[in-house]
Amino acid sequence: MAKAKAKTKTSKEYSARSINVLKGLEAVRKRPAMYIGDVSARGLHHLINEVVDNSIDEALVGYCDKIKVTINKDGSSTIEDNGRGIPVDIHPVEKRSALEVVMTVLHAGGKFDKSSYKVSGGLHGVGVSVVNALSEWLKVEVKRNGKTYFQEYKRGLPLKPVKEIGKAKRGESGTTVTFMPDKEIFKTTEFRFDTLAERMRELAYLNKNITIKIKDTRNGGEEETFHFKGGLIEFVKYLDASRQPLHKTIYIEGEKDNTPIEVAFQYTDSYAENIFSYVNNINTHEGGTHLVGFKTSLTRTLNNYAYKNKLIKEGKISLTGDDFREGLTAVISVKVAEPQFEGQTKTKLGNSETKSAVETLVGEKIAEYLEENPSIGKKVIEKCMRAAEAREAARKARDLSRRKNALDNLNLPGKLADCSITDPEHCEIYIVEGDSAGGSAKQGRDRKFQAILPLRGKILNVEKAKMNRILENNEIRAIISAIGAGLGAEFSEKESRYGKIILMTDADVDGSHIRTLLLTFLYRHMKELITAGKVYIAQPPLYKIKKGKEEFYAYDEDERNKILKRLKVNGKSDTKKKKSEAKENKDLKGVNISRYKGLGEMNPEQLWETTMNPETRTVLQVTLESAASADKIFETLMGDDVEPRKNFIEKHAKYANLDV
Ligand code: 0RA
Repeated sequence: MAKAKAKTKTSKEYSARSINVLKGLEAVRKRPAMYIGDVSARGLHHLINEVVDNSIDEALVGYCDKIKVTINKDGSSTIEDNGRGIPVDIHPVEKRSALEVVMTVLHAGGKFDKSSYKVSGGLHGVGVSVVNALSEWLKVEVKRNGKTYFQEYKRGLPLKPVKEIGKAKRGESGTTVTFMPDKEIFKTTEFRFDTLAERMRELAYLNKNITIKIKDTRNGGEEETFHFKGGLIEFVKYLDASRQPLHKTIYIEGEKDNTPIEVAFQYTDSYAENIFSYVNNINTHEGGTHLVGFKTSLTRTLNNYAYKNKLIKEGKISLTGDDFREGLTAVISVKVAEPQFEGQTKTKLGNSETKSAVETLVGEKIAEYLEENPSIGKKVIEKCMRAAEAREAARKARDLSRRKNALDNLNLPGKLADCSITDPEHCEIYIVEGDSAGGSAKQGRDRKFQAILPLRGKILNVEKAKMNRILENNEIRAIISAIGAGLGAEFSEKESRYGKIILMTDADVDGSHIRTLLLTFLYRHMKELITAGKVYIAQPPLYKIKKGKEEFYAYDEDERNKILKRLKVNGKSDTKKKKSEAKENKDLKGVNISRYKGLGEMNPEQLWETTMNPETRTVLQVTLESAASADKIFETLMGDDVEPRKNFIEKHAKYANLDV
């Protein structure tokens, strides 16, 4: 009697839990963006990253050193690791396999206390159950206790209980997850090899003991293996591939107040500051206490060293924090047990104890290093002094131009056709290549909320120029004063006079070069605009197709061919024949195809209709998915070395300008 009662209670509990599982799944499927950020390509790739993060967690506690990511032919993905394997024993409370609990209950991972450095912010660490809920199907195989276990799910729900399906070799353990992202959820379900490889490379730099393989079995069979014995030292070398380092990379590794800290940095011949910071392998775009701790100790230690060794003449020039960071490339990686993430994109570390931990450890180690390497110390201080002198010169140049009010928003550039409303949230500015396209844009725009700034020719490549030269450039000054939110360290995104900054350049090589120059400038001197998601790239059409009175616009070759197919014209062979021609104007069975060579060829109405009307246009938002790779792209495209630039453009021709 008593037994039977207990049994009833158990099954009641069991069904109560099943209901909770259903509710959890429903919540995730109803609001996927709350769990993975969005349902575009970015959210899609987060699915793989989420599973990999779990494997990395195993690595962080010393149980895993191999991870393999495969994009399968059918569009699914497999993530395999040699960690401990997800536990499979019957969970005492849940009364079912722990594996099933981990795979179906939101945030169940944490209950198992699998890693002491839990990730509790950003988009990471939501748990594999979220991946499961957003998959059309998912299969998991676990090797543990000399056995192999298996379970399969549809949209997060198990088809059958966990099953033992075979043996595992002695001492062999690990988890293999294969899943098909759900087309009902995602706008695109096509994984991109390069996007994934970029993150895997980054993870391999950050975790030097791990080997990560990534393989694309779809077409061509691309494959890469990332393993960096040198960890952050090699990361810095990679970032600086086309800069000239001033000295051997300085490397600091240690633990302070239970915070593992790793830093690698070097000065190069560049003028840019490139510091990348990570907390628990997450790129903290917005910085935070760990970054502040590093900067503070760098400034203080180098300053003390310089004075102590009489490398700076007292009273002559004083060095600021910025001077100690010009030409600096650094990567900081800390592990924080309970990270508090703040900021707009939840990528700013808030833990105050981390600041002092980093500050103390880095200060001690740099001081020690400089004592042991006086020639490097001297070189670094000399470099910082040159930076201070250039900053002085730039300040003078700026003062001069301020007096002329050129950088003041009271005095907007003459070429700017401003909009009539002033609420930045509803205003947008089109920065347009060339006066003729600028003219069309001015006539075609909605002058209420759209401003047009035409630029003449190429803007200065800021990657290679010192601050005072940047400030002398007319096109750049026009952009600075139109946006009206300052520059560099003094830049404040909130003061931007426009909520959207839209770059509109021709769809040709020159246009993409100009766009890259503009992005480089914005990235280096108004980065907050990009992190705040205010920078966009206009998407003008490539073709106009006319049949009788009907007109169609095609934004790429694919679309063009689709339209032609619909109109029963064979587009493909025509593309081949005419490939080398910049402009084609062809009459095929009454269908007229014209290729737009430049924006200037469109009349104001066409430009409005295809590219500027918010109701019908597409604009690409520029994001900083990976700041490190964005830096690498700009530096490769815009720096001095020709060879890496050539290689890069050959490899990434299609994405080079948009992949930031
Ligand atoms: C829960 C607990 C433990 C490990 C994991 C989950 C785990 C999850 C994933 C996802 C992909 N690979 C994974 N590897 C492990 C702890 C295991 C233990 O205590 O033995």
